[in-house]
Amino acid sequence: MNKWHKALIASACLAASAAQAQTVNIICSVQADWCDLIHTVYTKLSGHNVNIVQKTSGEALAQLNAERENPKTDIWFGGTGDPHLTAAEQGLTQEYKSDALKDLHPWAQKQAADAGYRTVGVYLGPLGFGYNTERLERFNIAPPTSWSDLLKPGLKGEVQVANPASSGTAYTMIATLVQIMGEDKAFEYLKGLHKNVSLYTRSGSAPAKAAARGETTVSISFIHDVTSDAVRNFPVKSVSPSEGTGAEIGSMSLVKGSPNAEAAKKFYDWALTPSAQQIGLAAKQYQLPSNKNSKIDPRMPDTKKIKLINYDYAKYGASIERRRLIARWQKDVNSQPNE
Ligand code: S7P
Repeated sequence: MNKWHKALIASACLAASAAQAQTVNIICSVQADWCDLIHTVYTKLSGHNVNIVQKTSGEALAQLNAERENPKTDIWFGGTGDPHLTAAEQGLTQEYKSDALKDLHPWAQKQAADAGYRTVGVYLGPLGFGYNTERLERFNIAPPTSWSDLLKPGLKGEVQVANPASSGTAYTMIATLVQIMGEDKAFEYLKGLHKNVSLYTRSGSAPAKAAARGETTVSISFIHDVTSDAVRNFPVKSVSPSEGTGAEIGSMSLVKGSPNAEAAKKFYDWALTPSAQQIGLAAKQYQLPSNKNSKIDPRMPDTKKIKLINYDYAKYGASIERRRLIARWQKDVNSQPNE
């Protein structure tokens, strides 16, 4: 535990004294270190019983659907924004306008407005690649700088990306490519990429970790997930593709029928404050926080230096579109041999 963790926890302890023991059940779709620190800090701060379980974005959405008739979850924190929009459309989450809404960046407020205030943006993170510098050197391959570079024969079996059925990161990739290339060309591209992919992982951050640890050469991942390993001195670097790329609006939603709605709303309000948002950074997570007053770290992605597309969150978060694109990927890409 570093000095920062200790300071956060110490200040949290002071505020906890007079609190009542309420419960809040959270599905957490960011990295385990961040979920754990939220658990520690918020338990001390609120005095509530905070139950946190970590799930990928796709798994979280599936759990909320399974609990539809008898919700056990109060808050879904983090994870890519598209499935949060899907959850809102499917009536799995409820409208809530936090007082903190006015303090958020326009992209976070738009995410809320697009969902009829059934979700809200908590962070932003651009998609890109990670590459293992030692493996590239060993294979004498130049660092990839574009989507088209990932199709090069030299990278056969050397690329990892997640499976879009479970991973919000991988769905962001498909939606991004469709918006850059048009749908048919994007699927031609994905078929070509399939030849170089060694593994479709369950979780979106797993490929970045594999690249950092030398288990693959290239990952398609959020740039901040690569940075998390780079700051731990793994031989990995990130790049944002020259043709352009999409970004996730990591989101948070209040579950419809939340069994502990009062405690859930308190957590929701807190999670949008600058002090709560610095917990991500304390856990070595480098997404851009949604509160305009939150601390920005130089290791966070600089969106001015990235060719970001104008991602249509409302369209690609719609459940029919999401289901259709994932089904097409299963049929046209994943079920094909990759020889
Ligand atoms: O690691 C953090 C992060 O990349 O994970 C979240 C999200 O759940 C992606 O994971 P999956 O692809 O496994 O669903 C992102 O929102 C977040 O930035």
